[in-house]
Amino acid sequence: DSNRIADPRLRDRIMDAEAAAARIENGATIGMSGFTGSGYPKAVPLALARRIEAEHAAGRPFQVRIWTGASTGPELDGALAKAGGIEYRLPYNSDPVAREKINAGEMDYVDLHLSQVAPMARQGFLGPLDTAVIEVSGITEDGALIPSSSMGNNKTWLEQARQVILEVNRWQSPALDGMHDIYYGTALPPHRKPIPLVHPDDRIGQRHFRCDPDKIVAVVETDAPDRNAPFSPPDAVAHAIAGHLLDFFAHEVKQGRLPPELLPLQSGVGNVTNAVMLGLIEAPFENLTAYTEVVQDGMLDLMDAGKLRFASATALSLSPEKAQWFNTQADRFRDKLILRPQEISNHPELIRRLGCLAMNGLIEADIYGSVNSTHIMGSRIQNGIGGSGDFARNAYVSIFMSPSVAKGGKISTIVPKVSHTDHIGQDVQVLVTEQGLADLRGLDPKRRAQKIIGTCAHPDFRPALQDYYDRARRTSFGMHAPCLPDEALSWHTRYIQTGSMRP
Ligand code: 0RQ
Repeated sequence: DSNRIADPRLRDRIMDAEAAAARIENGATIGMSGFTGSGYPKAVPLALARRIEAEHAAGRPFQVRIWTGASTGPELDGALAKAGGIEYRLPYNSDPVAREKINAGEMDYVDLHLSQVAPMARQGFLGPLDTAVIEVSGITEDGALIPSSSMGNNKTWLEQARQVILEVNRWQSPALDGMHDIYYGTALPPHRKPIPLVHPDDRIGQRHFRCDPDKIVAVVETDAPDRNAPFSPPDAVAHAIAGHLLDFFAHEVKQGRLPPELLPLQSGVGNVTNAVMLGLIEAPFENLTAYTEVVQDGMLDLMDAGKLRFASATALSLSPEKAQWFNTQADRFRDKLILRPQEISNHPELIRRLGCLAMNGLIEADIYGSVNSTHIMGSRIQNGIGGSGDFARNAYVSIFMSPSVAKGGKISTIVPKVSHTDHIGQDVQVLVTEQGLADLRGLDPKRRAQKIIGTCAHPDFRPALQDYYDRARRTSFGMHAPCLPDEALSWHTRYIQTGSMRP
């Protein structure tokens, strides 16, 4: 199906993945496509991993530096990490093999706000980019690149890289062509101008990437599916969280603080946020929109149910079954879906202007409403901050949600003090667990603490939290946000020592 490569100039650069990977040198910095498990290159990274293993077997060093959009798939992060081939990685990872390497101290990882990656690269803050390896769904006759199922930082990698390797994946639906909107107007200071997007469905850019054909050194044909993780069906805890949140939205509409069609939804990754989308199918809201980072299964279901009018994102993040299904139905979604570069999908200016309702997951929150999204027991990275900071800081209402306990009840996700801070109290306005929803807007620290303990904490941990807080109120150094520094992280210490936070 080589009509996916319509530009005759590029036909003679078609080669296999091994030949393409041979163009990458030890120590190279590579900008890869990929955002969640979609749109990442599926052949060249595997070939590179084999090459690295061979080099290592021959006693020669070989490692590369990898920049992406966000997480990718096992053929990229998994294979390269397993080969011991990644020296440095940014800006987000959820691959379990790479996670182990990072947490063992064998791989450097820089966890960045996803909206900031492309501008930082253009500003020269991250150093030079040697090679871009980008999956596309096709190449037009005049050399324009038809994007695939995620946009991520591809525009910037194509611009910044010295040489470009393309993977043309014919598994991707041809109907994707036209769903993308690539804005080429982002200048650097002092030349920045307002980004002319005022509704989630505005089109402000062009359908295809441009790329200097002289930089394209290899074109590799592939036919392999995106590999996102499957979702588990919502359990009772996820249903309860979704229920509290939907009651809150209904209340806000009644109070006149939200319009009946709500405001553009941002929904984070994971099973709980997916459950909220499914919950919205039954809820009394119509003509919803989403201005978000990823479109998960639940959002497509919400569209199919006629509830969600439109979604803007940077990537599809569908379960394998849903992705196959989407590929046969993509035409139906052409006027309902736009994929944009992550610099635009997550842009603080646009999130603030649109007034997004941000809904993200958390690792733990403390009684004052600071949130840890990334580091278990303060030191073990789970994934990364992703887009949560872009959205939480700039949302109309910033909501964080989680089950109230983790690891079978051994861990309370509500703690005296977070062991790592990603989101400060000011960026956390609503906190939801299956126990209840705490509306923290306008509350001072002491009222926030009482509300979070009484509403969100699990009953098994509530008395201990109350006891800590009561003692802090008697003996704290200051009485604005009472704290016992010696004891504040003792729950984490206990977990590390005994395997449980329970006394
Ligand atoms: O680990 O599977 O090994 O048991 O963390 O937790 O409960 O499955 O929750 O999938 O919603 O993920 C914050 C990680 C939540 C996610 C986080 C353990 C738990 C499990 C996952 P196991 P759950 P979720 C825009 C938004 C940052 C990026 C973001 C995340 C695993 O939401 O990565 O928001 N957010 N992006 O057992 C120890 C605790 C724990 C804990 C959970 N307190 N202590 N382990 N776990 N809480 C989208 C993008 O940026 C792409």
